[in-house]
Amino acid sequence: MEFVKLSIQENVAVVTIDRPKSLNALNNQVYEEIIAHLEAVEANDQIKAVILTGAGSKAFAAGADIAQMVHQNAMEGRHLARLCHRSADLLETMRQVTIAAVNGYALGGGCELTLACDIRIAAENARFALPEVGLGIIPGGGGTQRLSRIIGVGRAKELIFTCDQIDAQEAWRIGLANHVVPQEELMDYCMAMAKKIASKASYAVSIAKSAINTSQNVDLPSGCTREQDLLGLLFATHDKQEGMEAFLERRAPHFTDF
Ligand code: DAK
Repeated sequence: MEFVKLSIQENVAVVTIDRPKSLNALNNQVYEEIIAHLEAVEANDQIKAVILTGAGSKAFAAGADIAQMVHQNAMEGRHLARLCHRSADLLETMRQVTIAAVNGYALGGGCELTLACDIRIAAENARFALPEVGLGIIPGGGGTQRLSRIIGVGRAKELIFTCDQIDAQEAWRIGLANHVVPQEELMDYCMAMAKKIASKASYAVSIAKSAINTSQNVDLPSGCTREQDLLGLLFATHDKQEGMEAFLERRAPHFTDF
C-alpha cells in the first residue's frame, strides 16, 4: 500500500500513516488503506494488539486532506464520512486493543482516529486539536461524540468551538492522553504496553474491551447485566481454568486464547 504501512512484531501490529509531504493528511486513499490493514489485522488470530501512529517526527496526522475536501460536493463528503467512520469503528470495536502512538500533530480527522483508539500515548511534542469549525465544517469522524465521552462535555465544547491546540501535558491533564513520554521513547513505550496486554488472556481482554464499550452506550443496569453474562461465558473457557490453576500452582499461565 502507498500511504499506510503495516508491520507485525511478534503478536503486535503497527499501522503507520506515511504521507510525509502533507503531514500524513488523510485523503480517501489513506482511509481506505487504514481500513484494509485493520480488517486484515482483525482477521488474524495471532495479533493481540495494534499500535496506530504516523511516520516522521512531526505528525500523527494533520487532519483530513483539505486540498481534497475543498473540491468535494455533498455526495463526496458523505463518502468521506463513511470512510472516516469505518476506520474509527474498526479501531473502537475490533477485538484487539488499539493504542494511538501520537507523535506530533493529531488534528481534525487525525485527532478523531486517536479518540477511537482504546489508549492514547502522547509524545512530548504531541498537539491535539479539532480545527474543523475554522474551516466551516464540524468534526465528522466521530469527534463531536467521542471527545465529550473522554474529557467531558464542557471541555469538548471548548476545544471544538475555539479550535485551540493543546499540548501533550494538557492532553494528559484532562484525560485525553493516558501517558506522556519523550518522543524517542514513544514506540518502545507503546510496544511494551502492547506486549504486556498481549501476554494476558486475549479472549478475556477482548471481552473486557467490549464490555467497557457497552458502558458508553447503555444505562448502568443494562451494562451490568451484560457484564454478568460475559463473565459467565468466560467461566467456560480454557484460559479461565488455566489462569486460576497457574496462580494456585505458582507458575506462569499458558493461555490458548479461549
Ligand atoms: N490537508 C492537506 N495538506 C496539509 C494538511 C491538511 N490537513 N496539513 C498540512 N498539510 C500540508 C501543507 O499544505 C503543506 O504542504 P506544502 O505547502 O508543503 O505542499 C505541508 O503539509 C506542510 O504543512 P505546513 O507548511 O503548513 O507546516 P507547518 O509546520 O507550518 O504547520 C500545521 C503545521 C499542522 C499546524 C499546519 O499544516 C496546519 O494547520 N494544517 C492543517 C490542520 C487542519 O486544519 N486540519 C484539520 C483538517 S479538517 C468528514 C470527516 C472528517 C473530517 C471532515 C469531514 N466527513 C465525515 C465528511 C475531518 C476534517 C479535518 O480533519
